[in-house]
Amino acid sequence: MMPIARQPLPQPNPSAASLAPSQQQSPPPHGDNYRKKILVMGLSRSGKTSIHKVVFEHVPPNKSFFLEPTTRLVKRDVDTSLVAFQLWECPEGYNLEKEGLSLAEFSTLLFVMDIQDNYHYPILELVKLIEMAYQENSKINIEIFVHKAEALSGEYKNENFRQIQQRLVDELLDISGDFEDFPLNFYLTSVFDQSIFDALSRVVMRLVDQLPTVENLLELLCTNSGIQKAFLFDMRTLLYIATNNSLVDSETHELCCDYVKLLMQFSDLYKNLKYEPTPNDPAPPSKPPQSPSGASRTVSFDSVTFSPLSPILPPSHGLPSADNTGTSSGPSSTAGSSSDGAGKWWASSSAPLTRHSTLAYWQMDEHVCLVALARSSTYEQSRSLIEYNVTIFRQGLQQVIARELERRVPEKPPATPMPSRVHSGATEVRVGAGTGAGKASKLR
Ligand SMILES: Nc1nc2c(ncn2[C@@H]2O[C@H](COP(=O)(O)OP(=O)(O)OP(=O)(O)O)[C@@H](O)[C@H]2O)c(=O)[nH]1
Ligand SMILES: [Mg+2]
Repeated sequence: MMPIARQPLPQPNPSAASLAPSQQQSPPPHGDNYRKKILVMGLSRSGKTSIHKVVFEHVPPNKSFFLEPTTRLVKRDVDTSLVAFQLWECPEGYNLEKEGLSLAEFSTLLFVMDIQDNYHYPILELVKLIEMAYQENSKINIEIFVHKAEALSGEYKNENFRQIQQRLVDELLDISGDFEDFPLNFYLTSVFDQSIFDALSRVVMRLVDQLPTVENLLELLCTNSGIQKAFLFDMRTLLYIATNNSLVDSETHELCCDYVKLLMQFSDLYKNLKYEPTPNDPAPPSKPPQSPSGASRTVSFDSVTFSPLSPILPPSHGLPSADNTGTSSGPSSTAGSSSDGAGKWWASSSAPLTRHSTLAYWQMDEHVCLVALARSSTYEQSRSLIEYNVTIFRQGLQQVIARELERRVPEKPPATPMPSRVHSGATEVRVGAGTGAGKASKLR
């Protein structure tokens, strides 16, 4: 097996060229036009509202049994650090044309169908929508959640999933061969497990304009630090907003997600602590540590620029401080904080899963954290290097986030629910800042 090259990432180049063209060129949008719109459709009782409640409002899945049917168009805003979007949940039979809506307004069509239902009717509905999308907005992302998947057992579930995909493709090809290359994304989902978070993460990631930049940074971090898998989580929603190139397996995703949830449970304990620097605080890495392999390879960080950073995190909060020296031994968990080099402190933590693998967590800003899985031996031996690389990565990421936030004009916090500004009979609800997700920001 090829040894993994572990290198310090170079210091960012402040004069380097900046972000992806879409952000450089587009003028700041007005109102909430910057929000990407996701149209959520599907038959009644397929699970559309439950998905929203469980993921974005942190309602326990079993509380979704008693949800009232949605009888009008409902719009809900969701903010993550890298993309802001609006979910439009339509009741069954909602006629877009009659309401004067075009699919050209939407970035994504999300269709939810119950895996246990007779899928003849939902497939006919979906075919009509895809035909419409083909004419009005062929760039729209079509995401199909085959939902309530936990209700069926393994083989039967997979067979139903396969049949639904086949049937839909057959129906489309009967209409026109042009649909052969029309991209459709299918997911097996359930609010009772991690699958809904995984699926929605992928749906939302496609809306992030700066995804290539962030993925590139993450890939550089992983390859140069010997990290096997890394996720950037939005702590308000627990969706991952970027991951490195290696495949996402559901077990690793669940482990990483559970680790973030666990750490968030402690956040309230420390929310009133004020940071006062002490001489014993670990110093921020200012120079690249020696690479274990001794080799040097240039990695360019030219795709982002860097500027002073803002939020402050108190250091160790009385928890055992993270060993930043690379000399720690033995499989014990650590929690603490590290400086970003600009006098700001962010939470960090690590926990060995087995003798061979370690999970590590670093807060990136108030709402974003990085969770990485690495071999324990790599993590122990290259700890200083990894901490240094994470610091550099954080600077790059914060710059990308700052650019994204600059594009959004300040909004007055709307009350919930409030009347629609666009179409009669619609309700608009804002989630994110005021929900239980807000807790995440207190992990400082
Ligand atoms: N078994 C199972 N039931 C689910 C799941 N998601 C939602 N449900 C149940 O499905 C039922 C309908 O859920 P809703 O979220 O109200 O469905 P909806 O699509 O919003 O329905 P309308 O508002 O009438 O269009 C509820 O009893 C939910 O508890 C799931 O993943 N698994
Ligand atoms: Mg509903």
